[in-house]
Amino acid sequence: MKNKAKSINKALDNSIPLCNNFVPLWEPVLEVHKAMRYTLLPGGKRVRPMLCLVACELVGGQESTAMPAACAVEMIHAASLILDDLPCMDDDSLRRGKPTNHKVFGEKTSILASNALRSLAVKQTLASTSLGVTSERVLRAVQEMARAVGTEGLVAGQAADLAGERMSFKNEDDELRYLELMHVHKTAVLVEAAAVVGAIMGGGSDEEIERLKSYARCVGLMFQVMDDVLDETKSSEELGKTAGKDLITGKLTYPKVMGVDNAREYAKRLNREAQEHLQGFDSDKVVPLLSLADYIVKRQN
Ligand code: GRG
Repeated sequence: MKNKAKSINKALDNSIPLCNNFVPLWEPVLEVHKAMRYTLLPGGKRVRPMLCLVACELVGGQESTAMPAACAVEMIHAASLILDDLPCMDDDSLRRGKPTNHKVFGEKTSILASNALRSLAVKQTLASTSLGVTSERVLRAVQEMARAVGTEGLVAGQAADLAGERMSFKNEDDELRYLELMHVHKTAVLVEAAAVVGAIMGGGSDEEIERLKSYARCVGLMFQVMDDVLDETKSSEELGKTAGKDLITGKLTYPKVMGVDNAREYAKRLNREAQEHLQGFDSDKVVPLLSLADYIVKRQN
């Protein structure tokens, strides 16, 4: 996993240059590239690209075949973090232990960097044809990513998050339903896309892709449940971002609706469910996916 993270970091580093054939980039573009690199490169756990690579290998593909798509998924994730931290959204000043993108580059450059990261993600994925992936599979992967960004994914989740702050609910069941729908869109759909796109690049069958999708949906939701738990139980220093913010802003979270202990139990249940979806795959080859899910449920930041 550590080797995979190293390869991902190297590929990400190469994807956004600061000069072209030793000639520095045009100054305005250089600034945007610096802003893109600032959020894309250091400090991320790389859960999504890692999942993409191991899904590719699980269905018999090579890590290198899925690398452009893995980087693309991380670019979309970085693009969403930049937007999420903006003053008009969550208005956050700390991410991964350092000032957020707009605090360093200003809002205008941050918005440009976020948009540029999204379009670079498409460009990267389309380039997979040069690695021998059929255009049909590449197009399918791009379609999955587009779905994960728009109103079937991140945008819907964020819109629900913003609307949730002003909403009143009849009872706990109603709250839970809204919370789950919001987090599936805001977090799980991109995690799901990471696994699906990896399996598509690796030449997986429709059945394999479906099973990985179900596994990743559980993992994605579990990721968000643990994110909520950590927000309430850890310090800003430990998390590298402003802790306890959900409580202050009155946001709907799993610990708020069901309590911290029940939220942890729910995450463990989702982990078991995720594992069940991997039955039928080669038991040795699923080990990285099982470890990744375990890491997510036990992570401390
Ligand atoms: C158009 C790209 C785009 C997005 C628009 C702003 C927005 C809609 C969505 C926000 C989505 C968002 C930020 C969800 C939070 C997901 C989450 C749990 C982030 C933390 O992920 P980690 O822990 O972060 O993997 P690291 O730092 O490890 O990369």
